[in-house]
Amino acid sequence: MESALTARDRVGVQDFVLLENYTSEAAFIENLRKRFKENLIYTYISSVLVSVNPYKDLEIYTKNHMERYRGVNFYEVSPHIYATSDNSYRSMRTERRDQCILISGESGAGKTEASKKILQYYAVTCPASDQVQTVKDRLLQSNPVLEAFGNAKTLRNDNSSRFGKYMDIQFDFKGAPVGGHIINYLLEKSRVVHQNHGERNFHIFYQLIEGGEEDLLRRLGLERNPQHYQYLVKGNCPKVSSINDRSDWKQVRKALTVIGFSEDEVEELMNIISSVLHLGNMQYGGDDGGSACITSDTQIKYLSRLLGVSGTVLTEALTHRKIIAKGEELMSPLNIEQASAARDALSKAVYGRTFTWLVNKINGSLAYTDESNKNSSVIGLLDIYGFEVFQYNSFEQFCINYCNEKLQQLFIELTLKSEQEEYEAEGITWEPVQYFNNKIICDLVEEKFKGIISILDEECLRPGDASDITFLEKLEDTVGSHPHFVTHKLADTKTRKLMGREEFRLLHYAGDVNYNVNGFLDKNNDLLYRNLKEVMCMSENKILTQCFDREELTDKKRPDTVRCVVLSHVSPLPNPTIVVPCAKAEFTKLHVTKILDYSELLHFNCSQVKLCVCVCVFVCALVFRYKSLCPDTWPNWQGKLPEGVSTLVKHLGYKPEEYKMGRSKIFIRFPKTLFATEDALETRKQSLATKLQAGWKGYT
Ligand code: AD9
Ligand code: MG
Repeated sequence: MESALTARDRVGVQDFVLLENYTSEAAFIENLRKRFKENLIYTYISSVLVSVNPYKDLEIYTKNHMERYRGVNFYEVSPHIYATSDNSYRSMRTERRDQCILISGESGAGKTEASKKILQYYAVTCPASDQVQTVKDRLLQSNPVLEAFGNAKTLRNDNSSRFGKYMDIQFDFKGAPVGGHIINYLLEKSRVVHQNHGERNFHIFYQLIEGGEEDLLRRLGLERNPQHYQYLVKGNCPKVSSINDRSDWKQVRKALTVIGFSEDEVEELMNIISSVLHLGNMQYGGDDGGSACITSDTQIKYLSRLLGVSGTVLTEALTHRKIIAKGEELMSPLNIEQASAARDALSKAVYGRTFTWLVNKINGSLAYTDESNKNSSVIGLLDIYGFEVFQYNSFEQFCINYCNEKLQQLFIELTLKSEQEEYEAEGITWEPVQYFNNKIICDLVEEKFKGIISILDEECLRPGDASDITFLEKLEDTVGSHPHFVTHKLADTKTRKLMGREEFRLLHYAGDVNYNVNGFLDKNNDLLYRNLKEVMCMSENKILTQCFDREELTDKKRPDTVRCVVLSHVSPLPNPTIVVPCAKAEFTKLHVTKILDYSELLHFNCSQVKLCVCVCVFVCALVFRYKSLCPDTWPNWQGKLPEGVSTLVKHLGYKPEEYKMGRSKIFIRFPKTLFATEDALETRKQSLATKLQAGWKGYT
């Protein structure tokens, strides 16, 4: 039998605080690598779960695995996303406090997969009645639908989330999931009309084209060939080997029914999706005066029928802009470039608003309506788009990476807070820990009047010569001296070589990113001409009538600047999970070091451990686990728990400077102390096993 020490050599330790040189980054990586080699993708840093993407199916998500983690304290079983899920669930039940699980990591790390595993765990292990089963089914089926409309293939992830999602799962007093609510953040709408090379549009377009039934496609006027559609050819990537659009369509179609979409609603929804494709194929030509005109009426005919709008009115709205001069309404013709931009703006608006409608519709079907049961508790799951850096980064990456900065801040705040609370509750004295607080970067982006977003908004509102370049110049004037901001003009010689003149660089907690300002003003303005809004308000499509409200036509406020995510509503008590990506099925040191560089939380946790105490264990757990090492006293011990712990600790030979007793927990200063105890336990188990075996042999 393998000794405890050899096993640790081979598979590493399951909690980083158990590493002898736990503050060393090299030791951390080595431990992660050892475990990954053994297909052990989960490791703790105290209460934080670190997960490494295996990029292959590991047989660790079966019903049997779920049962193994159900109702078991997480230090008694190996690290797993199910242990984190179960821990949150039990805390919610026993402490009657709402919980939330934050999942962070760069794009492709496995956040969305982790959130699905958590949901599946609750769906399988929580109690259920018939009614609850319906809610469970709907909760699970909301995923394929939202992914179809909100995920896409990017250069980093074949199923990349292009929106942020916060999902509340509501539980009744019996602990059964009885409802849910989803909040969606800032869908990357620009993808509807443009994709970078090697990337795709949202999955739903390909699913419909590849999987839609013949008569459905005929009715929608669609060809079974994604290459036929301008909005689907930009990335030159119609097929992805890891994706089966045809079978995904079937799954989404079924999911829509399970969630409670009527046949009519699905029809209206597909009318909208196909309309976006027709809009993209509309060609503009110019008349003698340079004004845009639509060269073929094929698309207008489909659009008119599918959206239930007048073809003539739509044609005019797609080629003119309504302006009000001296109280009079005038239709001013657009040139080809302006008309194409107006058409793209309509496509983005229609798709974006339909996505929000879809989320609201799902929320309606998940809504918990039993007024008699006010004692429900909630577990929140936050799964956002991960930090991303491409060769070319634009407004979209700026928003996504800002969102990740905010999440990091929340992470630090909540973890620090909960650590402090724990020491206070346990009556332990502790020293404040120095750590990098990324608030300085969040402020740079969001501060009122002088942050990047404020400057951008201001430039969007400024009449006259405002442009992306004047925005960049304003940034240089206002935040040029900020330590996390650089531009070509401000950079030192070495950095300047790596930057374009139209770029600004942000030194994010996760790494440096150069953003090209091209398109920032337009994208932030996200302007849809009033007459196009008017046409949509007249649509007979029942979804669009809910998406385009007549009231907004009378609203004088403009522009509709894009607001990035505000994470402030996320409830406290997080069980943070860091998800570490791994280059396809490989574990590269480089990759993990990169994660470590930006995952301040790891440093934070490790330094916290170093300065305060290393391992903290509930005293009852300590007694439960190690009492067999003290056979003279147990199993007949009759005294109180604190005396029991003192007796055990004395017996184990812990020196007073090696541990500190809290009210309910014991804090052990050096992990190696606990190592020795673990080894003693292992040795005892082995000697018992040998004795048993010998006894058994004697018996036979
Ligand atoms: V993004 O920020 O939305 O671009 P995520 O959400 O972090 O990203 P995702 O969960 O989509 O990444 O994972 C990417 C891919 O990694 C998945 O499509 C799977 O193929 C793969 N993956 C992730 N987690 C696991 C896992 N636990 N087991 C096996 C996994 N494969
Ligand atoms: Mg995702």
